[in-house]
Amino acid sequence: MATDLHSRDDWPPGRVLVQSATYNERENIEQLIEAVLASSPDVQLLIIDDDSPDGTGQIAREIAGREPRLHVLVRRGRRGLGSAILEGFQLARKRGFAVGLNMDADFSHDPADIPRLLVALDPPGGKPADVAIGSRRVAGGRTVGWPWSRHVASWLVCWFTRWILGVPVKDSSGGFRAVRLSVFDRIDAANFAQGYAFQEDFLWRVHRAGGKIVEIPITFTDRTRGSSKADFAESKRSIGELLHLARITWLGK
Ligand SMILES: Nc1nc2c(ncn2[C@@H]2O[C@H](COP(=O)(O)OP(=O)(O)OP(=O)(O)O)[C@@H](O)[C@H]2O)c(=O)[nH]1
Ligand SMILES: [Mg+2]
Repeated sequence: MATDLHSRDDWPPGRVLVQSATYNERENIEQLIEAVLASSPDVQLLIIDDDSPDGTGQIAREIAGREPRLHVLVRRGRRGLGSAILEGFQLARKRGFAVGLNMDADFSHDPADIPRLLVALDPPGGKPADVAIGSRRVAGGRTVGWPWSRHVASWLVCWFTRWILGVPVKDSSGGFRAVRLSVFDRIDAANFAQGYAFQEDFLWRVHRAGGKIVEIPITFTDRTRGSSKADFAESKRSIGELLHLARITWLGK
């Protein structure tokens, strides 16, 4: 079996690693890289691509050849969004970063919001947090461009996470988050949800470990380029993974 491809070994030292999992994001990848690196001279970016058939990983690797702040991991075969995000955080820790900041690659998450998320994680004069969420469900946050069916599905997942899984967070399903990587020392990192339910699973573990989670408002804009990967199979997998967490929450197994 072909092995995973890493773009380079000589990473500059850094504190914040932005990461984005990609699968067939050819229409977005170049602009995403440009916008993330422009958001702050201090951040580096990791793309975790699951060997996208449309060549997303290859485009990113070409740019990485001339951009020292960009790193690319091309994994062999589609292994799921949750697994990609977890691998990104693990790589960030291994490389000595203190903060991992995850975002989608389709511009639903605005790279210009990255500095605000970092401030929310380490507020000047305030108590540091373990996770800062870019939230659509706190005052000032909103979602633009979704059909009503997406609003309903998202509301149900957030309601379930809050009231059945007991995680006191309003927007638990979004993927725009800054994470203090030392929190991984305090949570059980085995058997994470491999698909989209990683988002809720991660917060569930952080909360159970006593971690501090904050939410700041963002505007989430539905993707305008490329196509959704959140299909029926992914939704079904997520429901199974959420029910599994509910069973542990209530029955302990
Ligand atoms: N590496 C990797 N990335 C994935 C996988 N599935 C989805 N992604 C990426 O995860 C992010 C979120 O996926 P989206 O398709 O945007 O999901 P969504 O935001 O719920 O759906 P949309 O409304 O269509 O945007 C995007 O950057 C995808 O390219 C996967 O299996 N592996
Ligand atoms: Mg999206």
